[in-house]
Amino acid sequence: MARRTWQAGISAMVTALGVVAITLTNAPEAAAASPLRDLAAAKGVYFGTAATVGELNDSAYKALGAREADMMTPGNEMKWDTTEPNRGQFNFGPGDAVVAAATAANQRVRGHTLVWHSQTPNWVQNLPATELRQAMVDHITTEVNHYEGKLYAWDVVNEAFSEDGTRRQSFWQQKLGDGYIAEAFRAARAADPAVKLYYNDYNTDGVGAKSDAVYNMVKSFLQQGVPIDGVGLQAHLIVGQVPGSMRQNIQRFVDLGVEVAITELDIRMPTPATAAKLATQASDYKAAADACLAVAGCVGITTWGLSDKYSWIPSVFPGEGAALPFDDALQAKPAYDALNRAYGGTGSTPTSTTTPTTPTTPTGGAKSCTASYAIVSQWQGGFQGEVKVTAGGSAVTAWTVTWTFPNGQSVSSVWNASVVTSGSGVTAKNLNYNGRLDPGAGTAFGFLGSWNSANGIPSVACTAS
Ligand code: 9MR
Repeated sequence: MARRTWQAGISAMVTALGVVAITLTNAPEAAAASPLRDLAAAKGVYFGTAATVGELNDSAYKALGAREADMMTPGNEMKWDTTEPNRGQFNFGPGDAVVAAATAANQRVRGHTLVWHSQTPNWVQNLPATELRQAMVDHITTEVNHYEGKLYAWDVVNEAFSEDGTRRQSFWQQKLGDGYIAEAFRAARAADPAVKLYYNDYNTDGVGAKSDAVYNMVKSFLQQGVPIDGVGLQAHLIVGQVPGSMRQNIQRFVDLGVEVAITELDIRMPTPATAAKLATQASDYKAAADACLAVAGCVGITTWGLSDKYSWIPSVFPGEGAALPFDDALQAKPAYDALNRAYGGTGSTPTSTTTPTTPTTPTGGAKSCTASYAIVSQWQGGFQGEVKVTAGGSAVTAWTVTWTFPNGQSVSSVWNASVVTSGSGVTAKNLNYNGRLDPGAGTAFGFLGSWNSANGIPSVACTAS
């Protein structure tokens, strides 16, 4: 709050004393050190990021987020599988933990997400239509009520369209028909009259069939009085492929009368990163940021994480990654520098001295790997874990990760690895599609586990062949 008051004071001075304003805005030393959140606030927009409760246990990462971002999106903690795992049994513990951390860092929060085809429990998906409609309204009402007054916005409905602009044939669509999206927005508005209500999707960043469909839906909602305040463009982009029509697309939504936010920005590349790819990525970040910042009504940009250490990309797109503005060691990449400049700063020379290596043909070097273990989300008695595996300086064809749980935890289901347990000991091996890793490349596997008294992080060991 002190920060806002100070900025308000400066802008008042700027209005009254133009000469002083010129002196202030021309001082490069002041801007050079500015975190994105301060630059954003000076422009009347925000810079946000996403994090899970597990990631916020990493104190250096948490501090980086607090320094750079003034908006926070919980990565998983407000999704249905966490918040209502069984009908009528609500669990807001993990989401509350993210909100508490954000509040402590003087950040606002975007709620994500109420109605989605993914990360929604089977009990919801298996309901007959009439019960499903009631379950949707009950879920929205209870969750939005719980967070009333605490959030900036809700992603009410997420990813409801297909690439060709038709409705995604999800269980929502198939059982409830076209009307479910408007019903979801109405239920959200009834539960919180003030929070901004967003429709959020990917591959809607530029003008195209899918964004046309969202545009037409928003237009008809506004005509019919269905409450909607904003459109979220996720912007999960690929290096060298930022849509040229992004600014135009943002502008047309704003012209309709809703606000726009870039909600999940990351720009992935084939790994390992090279200096050339990082340079292209930097100009891509600038292009995406410029598209938003050029349009009054594009209220802010959120990146889906800050550091490559915690990106979702390598586990979903094997062989791709390095998508975020900070590297695995939390050092600023050229992308950060470009983002900082786009927000009006003078950039920061990347502090990383890591020179990206060009892959060499792996012949005969000692094969090695490293692994890192993280709790993605945690609730009473259960948790979701993720282990990232990174090859050393030589290519590997297979890897094994082992650990011993310190507090008697156990693993119940696993994806992207095969696991054998013996007491508290866990041995995880690659499957046939994710054993081969180029030098320095990574992959990840995940699991659901249970815990009782404590859920300590085990030390993990990785061996490769
Ligand atoms: O970052 C989230 C990751 O931890 C989850 O495993 C994944 C499961 O679908 O969801 C990720 O976040 C997604 C977001 O909620 C919606 N848009 C796409 C994001 C990346 O998958």
